[in-house]
Parts: sequence; structure tokens; C-alpha cells
Amino acid sequence: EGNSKESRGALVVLEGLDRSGKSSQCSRLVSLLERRGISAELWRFPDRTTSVGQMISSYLTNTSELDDHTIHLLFSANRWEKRSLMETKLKTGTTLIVDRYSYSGVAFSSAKGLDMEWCKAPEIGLLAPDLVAYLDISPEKAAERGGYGGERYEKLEFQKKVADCYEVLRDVTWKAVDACQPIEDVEKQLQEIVLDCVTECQKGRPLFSLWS
Ligand code: Z5A
Ligand code: MG
Repeated sequence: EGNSKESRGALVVLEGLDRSGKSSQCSRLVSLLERRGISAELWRFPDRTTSVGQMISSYLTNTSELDDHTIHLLFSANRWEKRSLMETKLKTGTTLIVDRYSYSGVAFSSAKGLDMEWCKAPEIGLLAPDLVAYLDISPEKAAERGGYGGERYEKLEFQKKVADCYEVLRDVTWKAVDACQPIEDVEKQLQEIVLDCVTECQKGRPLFSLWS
């Protein structure tokens, strides 16, 4: 898979607990890339704009109930429905900064007690990120930031379980950034690792699939 010398955009994923600062940093990264004349788009999962995304949204806001396996597969389907567009964007040179991805999918569902390997299975074959930047913060510190809304998973005890699951998923391709630093310092560290990744993909890094 992948033509090893073809220049392309980078697939950059930000992960981390609730309130770790993912959304703030994703938009800062896209602005930076645009200022540098690099074609870039901000994507997020769940993508609540699709019909699958609307089902997910009503589950998250507690307006609907779904079996744990069912909602897991909907989150995955929500990524699959964007897969081919994702590949086209990358191959035509657009870098994607993605706010949550399959790791959130596996971490949140296995935090509920679902088997981790079962959780990974529907993610196999989605595009593998070139970089996963993990915004590292303890569940307690994240909760102190406030703004925990009424959404389903926004509870300290559950976030502790999610943190443990992220820990299991973390591999050598992840780059952890201390998310407790001031927002500009987190931004600076992210800029460096993201620009390096973009450069590598411009040189023609092959595109891989999850979960190999
Ligand atoms: N979910 C799932 O179960 N399965 C899946 O496959 C996927 C997701 C993809 C919705 O996600 C839920 O779906 C989520 C996981 C689950 N569960 N929960 N809960 P979401 O992405 O829609 O969640 P969100 O509510 O939009 O984002 P978030 O994760 O809670 O927050 P964030 O994006 O990481 O943080 P932020 O919005 O950038 O910042 C939060 C606050 O902290 C804000 O007031 C900032 O100004 C402040 N902040 C940010 N950085 C700093 C620093 N460095 N210092 C101080 N304060 C800061
Ligand atoms: Mg967010």
C-alpha cells in the first residue's frame, strides 16, 4: 500500500481526556499551517453532521439509549463513512488535523468494560495516523478546568477508566505533550512535532492502515 515517493498531506490526530485541550489546539494548528501556506483542514470525530453522527449526538446528550456495542459500531461507522474522502484529501496534498479518532473509540468503549480487541476490530483498515499527539493531563486536573457539561461520559470516575485505557493503547508512534502547561506552551510543542510530520509526508511517507 502507498506509493513511497508520492508527496501527500499528513494525517495528524489529537487525543486526550476531556478538557485536555484538543479542540483548542486543533484550531491553532490549522491556523499555523494556513499561515505557512500549507493546505490543511480541521476534522473531528464524532462528525455530528452525518445521519450516523446525529444518532451519536443524541446518544451523547442522553436523548437516546443504545446498547454499548451498538454505539461503539456507530462511532466506527462514522469514521468509515469519511474514510475515502480522507484518503483523497491526503493524496491531493491536504493535511488533516483530526480532533479524536479510533483511539477515543477504543478507549471509551473499553472503559465501559467491552473487550479491547473486540473494540479494535471494526477500526481495522481505516487510515493510520502519521502522528498521534496525546495531550497528557490527569483526570483530576482536567476536571478542575470545569465546563464538564451534561454529556454522558463527562464524569471524573469514568474519565479515570478512560485514562487507563489510553495508557494501554499508547504505542511508540504516539507523542505525549504535557497538557497542563499554559496553552501557548502546549501550542509551541505541538507546532514542532506537527511541522516535522508534515515535512516527512511531503517527502512521501507511505500511508498505512490501522491496526497493523
Ligand atoms: N467518543 C467515543 O466514545 N467514541 C469515539 O469513537 C469518539 C468519541 C470519536 C464527544 O467528544 C464524546 O465522544 C467524548 C468521547 C466520545 N466523550 N466525552 N465526554 P467531543 O470531542 O465532542 O468532546 P468535547 O466535549 O468537544 O471536547 P473535550 O474532549 O471535552 O475537550 P477538549 O477538546 O479536549 O478541550 P478544549 O475544548 O480545547 O478545552 C477545554 C477547556 O479547557 C476550555 O475552557 C479551554 O479554554 C481550556 N483549556 C484548554 N487548554 C488549556 C490549557 N493548556 N490550560 C488551561 N486551560 C486550557
Ligand atoms: Mg473538544
